[in-house]
Amino acid sequence: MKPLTKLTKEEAAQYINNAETVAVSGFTAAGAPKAVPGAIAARAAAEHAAGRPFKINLISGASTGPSLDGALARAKALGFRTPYQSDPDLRKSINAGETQFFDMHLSRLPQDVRYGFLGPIHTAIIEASEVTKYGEIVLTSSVGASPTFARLAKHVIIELNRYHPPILRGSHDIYEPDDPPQRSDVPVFKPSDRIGSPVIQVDPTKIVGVVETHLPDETGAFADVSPVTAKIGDHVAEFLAAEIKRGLIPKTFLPVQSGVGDTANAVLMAMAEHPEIPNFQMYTEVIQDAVISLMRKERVTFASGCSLTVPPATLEAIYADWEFFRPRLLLRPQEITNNPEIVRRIGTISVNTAIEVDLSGNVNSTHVLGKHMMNGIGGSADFARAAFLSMFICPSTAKGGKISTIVPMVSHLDSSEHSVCVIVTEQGVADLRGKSPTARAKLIIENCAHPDYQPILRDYISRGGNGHSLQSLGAAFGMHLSYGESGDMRNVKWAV
Ligand code: 0RQ
Repeated sequence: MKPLTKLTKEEAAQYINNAETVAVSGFTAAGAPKAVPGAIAARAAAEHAAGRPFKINLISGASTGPSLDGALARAKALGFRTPYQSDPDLRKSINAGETQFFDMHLSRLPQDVRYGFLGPIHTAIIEASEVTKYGEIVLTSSVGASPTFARLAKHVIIELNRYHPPILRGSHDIYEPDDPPQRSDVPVFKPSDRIGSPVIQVDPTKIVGVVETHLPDETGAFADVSPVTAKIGDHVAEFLAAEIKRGLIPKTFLPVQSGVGDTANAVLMAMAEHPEIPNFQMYTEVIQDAVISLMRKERVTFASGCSLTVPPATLEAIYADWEFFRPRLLLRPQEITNNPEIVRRIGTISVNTAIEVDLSGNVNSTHVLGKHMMNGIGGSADFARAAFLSMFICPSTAKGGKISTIVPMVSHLDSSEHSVCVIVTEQGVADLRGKSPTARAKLIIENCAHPDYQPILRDYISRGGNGHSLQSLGAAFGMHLSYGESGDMRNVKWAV
């Protein structure tokens, strides 16, 4: 067996051509390649300067970091992008119509690639902590969709990142389900079940080269818990503790999935501080900072996830204390972490963040004022639709109170009322289970809307007349239109 070829990042970038589809490792900025993408961006800039077109189609596990999505967007090198992003430059490019973005459920991405729905993959760029001449790849801080990308791509480029120590071998559980009609059950029955291999195996002749790096993940720290996020966290924790008392959540509790961000962090902290919530496990996609600190306190006893999305200092501390963390962490592909079959079977308590929620309980997680893409649906609806208990959280207002996150009708729909059990804002909790649209609307206004907006929303439903739902089609977007016209939803004048 021949040894693998070493390449510079510039040499590796020569394998990528205009209009080709490139798939990259990573899930959030964790485990994404950080050297070759910059060289592709430089190549794009040179091609553009020479008057030649150069845009690639980019598929990842989820969002990536500034040296990948950011660099390629700034170089105007992204023609198409899926499934999720959070980079400000890429967001600008998408909202300017320069990059065509396909927003999709993260659990579906690997199988859609296998089914051929997204076309052939020319090159996969995979960050690894180890690679052998036999084609064994050990990933780094995430799994994402790398097993599928590496297996199906025509060429594979490895970024061998020496920042990650060899001890990582054994912390990934690589498993790809068969495709229909051969697919059987995915045998995960509890968060810690291992079902796959510690390595990705590819045909070594496909590995065109290895670029060595020593680079930390481009992952940032979260903001401290604010009074608003702390209140949301307290409401979630109180609600869950009451559900245990009512016997609706087992005393042993259930695996938790939590979204990413400051509010999600605050919720986990509040749950851990609540004396009536027992120690719990996570079956989630992103393992973020709060999970690690709660693991040290033995409040979180195990976490199965797709990425370790923690700041470099936290990751270094995890590696330094590997004997403690190794038996408590497991990284899986996104089609397993977010698999609705498993989520429904093990019964997760899922807590995700909304941009806006309407009076029926529909959730918009992606679009500002119906048009402007924020990040994407991510894994939120993979979990929301299948969870034991699906909760959505958000502050009751945005932009200093000028926007109410509780609106008559969402300006874009991601998780429908049929997938949403409970809404929580800093104002309180609306438990929508078993409630008619009329009862839901009243609960959401009285328990979750900000006091500035309660009279406005009460006025709105009073105009709805009779019917199964209290919506008024002529006025449903009145608050959004008012923000567009006057910069403040509180100035709304109902059209009917
Ligand atoms: O913008 O920073 O410019 O002020 O949206 O809002 O309140 O800081 O909340 O960081 O948790 O993000 C839904 C976007 C929330 C995120 C979303 C503005 C607000 C602020 C961010 P500024 P916050 P967060 C796991 C699960 C979808 C995917 C998902 C998300 C900015 O959680 O992308 O859940 N979720 N994945 O001001 C106008 C409104 C607004 C608004 C908030 N109604 N109108 N602007 N903002 N509400 C992750 C993965 O799947 C990988």
